[in-house]
Amino acid sequence: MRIERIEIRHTRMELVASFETSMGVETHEEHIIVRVDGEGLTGWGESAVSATPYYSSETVGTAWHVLREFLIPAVLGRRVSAVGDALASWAKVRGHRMAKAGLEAALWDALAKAKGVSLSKMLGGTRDRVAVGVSVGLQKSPEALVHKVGTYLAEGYRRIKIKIAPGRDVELVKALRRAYPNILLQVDANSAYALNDIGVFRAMDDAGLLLIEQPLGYEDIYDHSKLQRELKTALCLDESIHSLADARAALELRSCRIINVKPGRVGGLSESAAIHDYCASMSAPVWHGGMLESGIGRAANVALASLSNFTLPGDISASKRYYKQDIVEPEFVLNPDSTLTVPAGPGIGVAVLPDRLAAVTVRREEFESV
Ligand code: OSB
Ligand code: MG
Repeated sequence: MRIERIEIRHTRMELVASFETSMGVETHEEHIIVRVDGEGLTGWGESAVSATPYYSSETVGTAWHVLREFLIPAVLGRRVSAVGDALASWAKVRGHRMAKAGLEAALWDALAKAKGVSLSKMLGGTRDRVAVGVSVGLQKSPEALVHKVGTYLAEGYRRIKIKIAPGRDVELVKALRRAYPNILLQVDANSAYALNDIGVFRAMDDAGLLLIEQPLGYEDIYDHSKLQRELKTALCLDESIHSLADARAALELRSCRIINVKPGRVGGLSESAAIHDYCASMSAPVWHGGMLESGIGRAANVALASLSNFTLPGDISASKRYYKQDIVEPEFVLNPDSTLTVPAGPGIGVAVLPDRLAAVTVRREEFESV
């Protein structure tokens, strides 16, 4: 496929409810949507950046800059017959993984459409439904959290993840365990603690948690190995894993027993699949994380999560858990067995709604090959 045109859009979408974590409160999500056109085909991808550099160092501004100045020029006008060609064309660009992942995803979609196969099939997926849960932000009180979790359980979510932060941790886990003794429950600290906070994690070590996600530094691997040694509960790394090399370091140092895979954080679907395969070879489960994506990113996430070693439920909830209206059709709906259906049509398998996309676009730029 010859890449004839690329368009990037800065989008801003209002969440149905604000989302509070140890990093702050969000009411809107700002991402970059990438569209690639060539030879009559169109591919779509989402760069799950944020307005702020609080989860990752990348922002909408940094990703826009790197896409426009380096990544788009590397592929525009070129013939790309496999995603690997594009990865090779920007191999000398270091970091900026979310920017790369958005463009890479659009190329995966276009190339899957060229072959007439679903993205799931192209990635080597083995299931037609993926198990999902819901990530619940910090609430005003433990009682409010118990209530909020109750509403998600009533909607059919069978795995709950809660955000924790210093001073809002053990008490939340205890309140939830009193109310719902047997649910699948896990916690995510988003790097809010240090090794000398070990008492907090010891105090939740008998709560039957599936895992404790990213308790320590956002780039740390070593201190997590010391913490994991002291706990029965599995640690899971999110922020600290940027590549297959990081995943290898983390599993070989026993810094965690589980890895959260997010294509944006690791530079795309290709690196995600490589991490998946490595973890499978180490008998370490992976699960699919989320970045409050729109339906475009969600469709790619669902496709990736259909690979066989994604054995734990993902942070890939129904469209309406995030947004009043999605920008794709059909939107993602929770099945009664707490799964999402993997789209079977070509590429990402959902149609982008032009009017909805236009309504959430705050800036747009097109690049045409000469
Ligand atoms: O740490 O997993 C995280 C959202 C934004 C940034 C970081 C995280 C999250 C979530 C939400 O937990 C997951 C979702 O998309 O449902
Ligand atoms: Mg996380």
